[in-house]
Amino acid sequence: MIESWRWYGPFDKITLPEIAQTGATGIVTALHEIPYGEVWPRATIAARHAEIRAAGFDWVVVESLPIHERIKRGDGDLSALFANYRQSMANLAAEGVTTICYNFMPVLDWTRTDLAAPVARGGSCLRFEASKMAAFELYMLGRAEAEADYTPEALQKAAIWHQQASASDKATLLHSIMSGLPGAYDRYDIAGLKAALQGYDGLDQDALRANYTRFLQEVVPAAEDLGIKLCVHPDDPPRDILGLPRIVSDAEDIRFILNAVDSPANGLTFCTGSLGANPANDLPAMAREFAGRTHFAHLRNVRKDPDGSFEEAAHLEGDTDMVAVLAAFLAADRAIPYRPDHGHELLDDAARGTHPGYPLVGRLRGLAELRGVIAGLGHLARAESGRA
Ligand code: DNO
Repeated sequence: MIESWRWYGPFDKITLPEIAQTGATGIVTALHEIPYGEVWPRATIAARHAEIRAAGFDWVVVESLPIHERIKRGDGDLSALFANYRQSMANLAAEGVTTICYNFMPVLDWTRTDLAAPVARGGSCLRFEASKMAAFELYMLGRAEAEADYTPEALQKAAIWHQQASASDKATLLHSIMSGLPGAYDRYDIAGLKAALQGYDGLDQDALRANYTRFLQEVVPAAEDLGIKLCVHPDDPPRDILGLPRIVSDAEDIRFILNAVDSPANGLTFCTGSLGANPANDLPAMAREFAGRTHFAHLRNVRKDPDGSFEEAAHLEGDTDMVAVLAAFLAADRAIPYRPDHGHELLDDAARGTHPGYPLVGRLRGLAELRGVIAGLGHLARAESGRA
């Protein structure tokens, strides 16, 4: 396993020399300034890579090389978009960057309703409150069909929340829901979000899967030739949302994807936080099944409530047995880059104004805990093989 850290580039409030002090050796980043669908120029990649190397790191993973919404919607002639994606991969490979993370979530990336939910012993975490999401869908977006997606308890709480919410509460909720969109990309207002959702009208899971399969058929052979490892990030949360279909949420979805184009170049970003929010997912079993095709790991934990709400727990707390997941990856004995995915805002984190979920101290704590588990498991494995 390779210790890595997500850095948002020159505008990140956490600098490379600071990241060096965490002990991580790999940087995970992207050219966030380039609009979706455009080619990443080789010279720009080279310059960013040089900056990363000069600070003593390796650029171990691109997160993300985003997929244009038109590809997800299967909209019109996509040949130029596919060609651009292949060209970006070729330019990255030419500059020695060969692991590429992406997602296939329509419209939104990760979705939370609270960016600073209080944690028992101090600090704050990201939270998804089902009733607030229901209130957003039903009353702010006017999507009556959303009623079918929530428990009666969540619907009741949603109605009360909406009655009591001020204009500023509603603006904060919209802002929180939009915050998962990475980097400087456009956030939607209500009208913009409605328009973006309309683009997916009538597109069900099967159609989205077909569009995804077509993307894989277009890019995986080129990735194979270039020595690129693609790794899809799971849906977060792993369930349909805003009436949008989701197709990377559980073991069956992942099997479908890996078989759609059965190549080592077509792999997975194993995100314990995203997958862990689906109560049906057995994370250690999935880690054992998919370790061979996992090219990147995001490690964090969640604590789930019966109504579909969840919040981000400390890395070794929460519902996921992180030690068992790590044991599965270590048994596979592959150099998988991993990063402490998200972290609580702790101590003076809040004052920095970093990206939601990406504070310095909280992630440093997560990385240190994960590093400790990995060291302990390594010691046990060596002791056992010595005995054998
Ligand atoms: C959240 C991240 C995701 C991830 C993308 C990959 O913090 O895990 O935003 O970067 O979904 O494309």
